[in-house]
Amino acid sequence: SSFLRQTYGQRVQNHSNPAAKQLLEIMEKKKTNLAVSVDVTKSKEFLAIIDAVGPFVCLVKTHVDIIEDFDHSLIQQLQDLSVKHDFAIFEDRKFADIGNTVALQYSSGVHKIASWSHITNAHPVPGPSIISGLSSVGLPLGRGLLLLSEMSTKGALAVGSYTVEAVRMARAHRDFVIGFIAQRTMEGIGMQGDDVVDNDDFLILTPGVGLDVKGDAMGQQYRTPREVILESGCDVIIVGRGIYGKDPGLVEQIRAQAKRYMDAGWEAYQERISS
Ligand code: 5IU
Repeated sequence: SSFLRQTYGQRVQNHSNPAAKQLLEIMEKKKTNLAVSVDVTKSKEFLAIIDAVGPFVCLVKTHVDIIEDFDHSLIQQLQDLSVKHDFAIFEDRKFADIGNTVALQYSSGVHKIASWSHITNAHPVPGPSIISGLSSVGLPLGRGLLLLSEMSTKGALAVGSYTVEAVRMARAHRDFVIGFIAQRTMEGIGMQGDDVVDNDDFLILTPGVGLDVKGDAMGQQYRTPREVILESGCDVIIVGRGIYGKDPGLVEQIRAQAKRYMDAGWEAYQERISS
C-alpha cells in the first residue's frame, strides 16, 4: 500500500483516533518502532523492566492479569513511567465475549483497563458487536482498539477468510479500530482491489519477534525485525523475552537488548521508506 513508504510522522494525519495519533507521534519523535511486552508476575520486576526499556520504546504491552501483587498504585506508577519516558500503554487483554460483557470487562472489575490503557485488543470471533461494546466505553475516553486478525503461533486458526473478515469489520469502525495485531499487511494476506481502500491506514503491530531463537517450547514462532518491518510491511515490532528473558534482574542487559531491537527495527523501517 502507499503507506509503506510514508514516514510514521506523515501518517499521523491519516488518523482521527487520539491513541493512533499519539503512537505515531511518539514513534516519529523517539525514532523507534519497538514495543516491549512485559510478561512478568511481580510488580517490582514489571516496573524495573519498563523503566529500563522506557527510552527505547514507543509502546509498552502489558498483561496486567498475571501480576500477583496487583493494586492500583501499580497503575499510577505505570502511568508515571509512560509520562517520564513518553510511551503509550497497550493492555493485551484479548477480549472475546459479547458486547455487553466486554464493555464491563473493559471498564470495571479489578483492573479498570479503559481508565489507563491507551490501546487494547479484541478477537473478532464474536462479530462486530464486540467492537460496539468496547467502543461504547473506550471511544469517549479517546482509546484505540486493535483487532487480532492473525496470530504468531503454530497452527493458529486466524487465517484466510477469518483474517479478511477481521479487516472488513475494522473498516466499518474506523473511529475506534486503529489497526491489527497481525503478521503482514492487507495485501500480504491476499486482499486486493476494492478490498484495499487507499485511505485505510491501519497500524499493524506484530508479536513473535526475536533475533536469537526461532521459537519457544509452547508454539511461539519468531521472525526478525527485518522480516516483519521490511519484508512483511508491519509497523511495530513487539518483543518480550528477547529483551528481558535472559535475566530480568540485569538492567544493563535489558537496556542493551532493547537498544539492539530498536536499532534493528528502525533500520528496517528506514530501508522500507527509502525503497
Ligand atoms: N502475542 C504473541 N503472538 C500473538 C499474539 C500475542 O506472541 O499472535 I495476538 C503476545 C504474547 C506475549 C507476547 O505477551 O506477545 C510475545 O512475547 P515473547 O516475545 O516473549 O514471545
